Amino acid sequence: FTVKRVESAPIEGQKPGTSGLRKKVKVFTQPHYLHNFVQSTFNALSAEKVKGSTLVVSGDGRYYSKDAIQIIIKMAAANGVKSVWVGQNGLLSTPAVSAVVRERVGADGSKANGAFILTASHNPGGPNEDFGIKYNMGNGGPAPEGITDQIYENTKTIKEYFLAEGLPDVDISSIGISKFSGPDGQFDVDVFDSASDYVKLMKSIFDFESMKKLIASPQFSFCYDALHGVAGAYAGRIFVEELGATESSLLNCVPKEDFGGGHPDPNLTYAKELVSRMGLGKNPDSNPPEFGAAADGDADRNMVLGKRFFVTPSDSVAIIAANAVESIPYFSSGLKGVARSMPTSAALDVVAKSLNLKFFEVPTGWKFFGNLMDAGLCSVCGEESFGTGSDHIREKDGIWAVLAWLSILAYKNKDNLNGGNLVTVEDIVKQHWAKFGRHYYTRYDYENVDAGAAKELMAHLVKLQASLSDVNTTIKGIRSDVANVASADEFEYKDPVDGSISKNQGIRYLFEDGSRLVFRLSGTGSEGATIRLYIEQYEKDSSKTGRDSQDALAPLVEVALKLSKMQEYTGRSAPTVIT
Ligand code: VG1
Ligand code: CO
Repeated sequence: FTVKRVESAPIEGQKPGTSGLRKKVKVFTQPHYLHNFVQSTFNALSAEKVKGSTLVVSGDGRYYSKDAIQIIIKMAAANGVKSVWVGQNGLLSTPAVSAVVRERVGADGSKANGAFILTASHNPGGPNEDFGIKYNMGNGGPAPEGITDQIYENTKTIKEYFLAEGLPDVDISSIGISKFSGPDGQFDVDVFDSASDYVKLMKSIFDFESMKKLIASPQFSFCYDALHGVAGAYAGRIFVEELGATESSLLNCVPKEDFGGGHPDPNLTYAKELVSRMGLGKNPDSNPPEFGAAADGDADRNMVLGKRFFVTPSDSVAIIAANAVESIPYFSSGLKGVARSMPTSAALDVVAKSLNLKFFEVPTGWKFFGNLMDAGLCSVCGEESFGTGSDHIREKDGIWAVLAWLSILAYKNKDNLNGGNLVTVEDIVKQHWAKFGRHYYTRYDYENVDAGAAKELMAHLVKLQASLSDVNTTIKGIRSDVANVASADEFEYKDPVDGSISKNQGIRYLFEDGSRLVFRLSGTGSEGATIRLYIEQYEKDSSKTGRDSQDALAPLVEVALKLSKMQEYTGRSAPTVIT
């Protein structure tokens, strides 16, 4: 092939958000749109680093992925990349990409230098829905802000990009290496099995034998819902082939370009089928299994459910941290530290304190955990948004979280799988609350509200912070049973490893009794604005940890909505999603 220079010009709005660039497919398919972003990324990495490198390109398989992969292959070849690695059919979960970058060795002994991940995560897919792209670095984690800012700057000045002319489309449906020759010598595309590197990594972390016994025992039952996302490419291999679960325990595990028309977000609103199967929601099954879990489109998120019981993600990471050392071989020599994103509840803080672990609070988005992990400061981390993970890779990991829970269940039940009483998911959570107290927690999302109105609401909340005594007078007028606000600010983070500062990471109201209200604008939407309101209240008294969380939080919710003038600004009387 030869290298063709294509003249181009900047296209507005290519600023990567919390997790890459996410837009409607129709935006991505405009002439030059994807090309500009990819070339801007190569330019941000610098030509020397791109030449001769190995690049992973794959994603959750959503609509437009296959076209995008062919375009990126041609651009990579033209920019001097030596090898492009593609998961079979273009499928790799986000955590599997991270694992492949960190672990896989190519036929010629090479390792990957970075990856383009093609996903819009939990956003719906299809011709009228979302597509997305993000770049991950050689450590397997999302590009830091220094790089994403540079990519964005490049998109504003781009004049040209490069394409390999004469390079045919590569068959990505069959495994094998295709070789081509270009001006820089040989260029190859290596199509490999999407699951094997990831499965191998999981087997090096967990005790598969103990989980197998759990799944085989008559007291236990299991189900997993991939919501037609890429987790389906792993679920059969891990849960059925390795752990012995039945085929019928897998729901929606065939990856689809449009996720079967659904919204692949594992929460109580969108994972309806699983929720019913677990005996919850509007049409509860009468005989639910003991354990159920779901993943999002790119399989980095997880929702864990027990029989008729929901585990909040903030509790999940705290419970995993509290039990990791005895239940998971990878952690047997101890945890280096733990971390959570700012809006995530303080359940993890209490565990860190009691186990005397290093603890970090970072802004929303996984990229902030990576630096801590690279520096050996953090083993387990999580976000309230159904993201949980560890330093085995540099992304959150939905299947890892399920295996962590199965490991904890297997450990707690190791002596009673032959007829004893099963220690259930609900038991584990309630025992945790009894020991550490409970953080009642809920998140209200107002999706696709007018962007101007959302900004005004946020500005209003910042302005209020100037006088706490006025805020407290207002609050007492709304609910006299809510504590006083002790401090209020906009969260700012200084990375303890590289000293970089991230400002404006969410508006916080911190109450005297440990309760918190946090307001943020989402950075992953593709249209309008999404306001997220996070509400949390700590209850230490073990006789009061069994309440319904919406009841327990009702006073704080009322304060949050009135203080922020939510309805006045947004015109919404209720959130789109409550988790
Ligand atoms: C959301 C979540 C955040 C998560 C991010 C990416 O971001 O709140 O916790 O890291 O999605 O997750 P935002 O800016 O919309 O609140 V995923 O599964 O989309 O890669
Ligand atoms: Co995701």
